[in-house]
Amino acid sequence: MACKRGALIVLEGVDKAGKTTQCQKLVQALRRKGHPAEMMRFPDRTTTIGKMISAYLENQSELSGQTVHLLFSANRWELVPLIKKKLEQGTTLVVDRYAFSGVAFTSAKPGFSLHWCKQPDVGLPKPDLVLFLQLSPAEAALRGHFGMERYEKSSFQCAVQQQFKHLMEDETVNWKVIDASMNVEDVHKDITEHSLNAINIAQNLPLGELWQ
Ligand code: 2DT
Repeated sequence: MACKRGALIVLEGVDKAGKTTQCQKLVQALRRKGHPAEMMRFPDRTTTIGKMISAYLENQSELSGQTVHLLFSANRWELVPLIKKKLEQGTTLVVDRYAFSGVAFTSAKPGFSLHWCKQPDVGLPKPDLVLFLQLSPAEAALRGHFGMERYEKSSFQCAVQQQFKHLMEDETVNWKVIDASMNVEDVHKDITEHSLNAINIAQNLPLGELWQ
């Protein structure tokens, strides 16, 4: 008999919300409970496309908004065979950012509609759960200075937060909002509870396709 599939769990949120820390802690907790789990992150800067994205984010290259948007999406599509293989093998994937960051960041730029931004990612493997780590721009600022990368400015982050709000109105996606202003362990507890629930449900369902 084929083994039960793993769940696709995505963590999203603005900078400083603690996504990466929480992804790592979640993978460890799931493994301890006997669920095979691995972490992925987007952009994956190790591929050829990922290196072009990385140069852009580090301000070492200039690309039009359209070009970099499509590169971010291509960076997800190039990993789809691996994502599907892992899920089919029963491994749960904990993903640090996905298409929602793709849409929120590009549509926060002038002249980009949500509709246009979503199109390249239509049909990607649909996450079984999207955890949005909610942190106000004021609280994010208290957690220290932003880094030097292209999008790390508080005015742009506010615009991104607004776009995430619009994306969360879409009820075809299983969003769970997590209060990221709590301490690391309480946030972790919430995230783990939602994830275990999603793993249970996903194992009996086929993998969906995003935004279609
Ligand atoms: P990290 O700091 O998490 O490496 O993210 N971004 C990310 C986009 O603009 N589009 C996307 O599709 C994705 C996945 C968010 C680097 C920056 O890249 C942005 C922050």
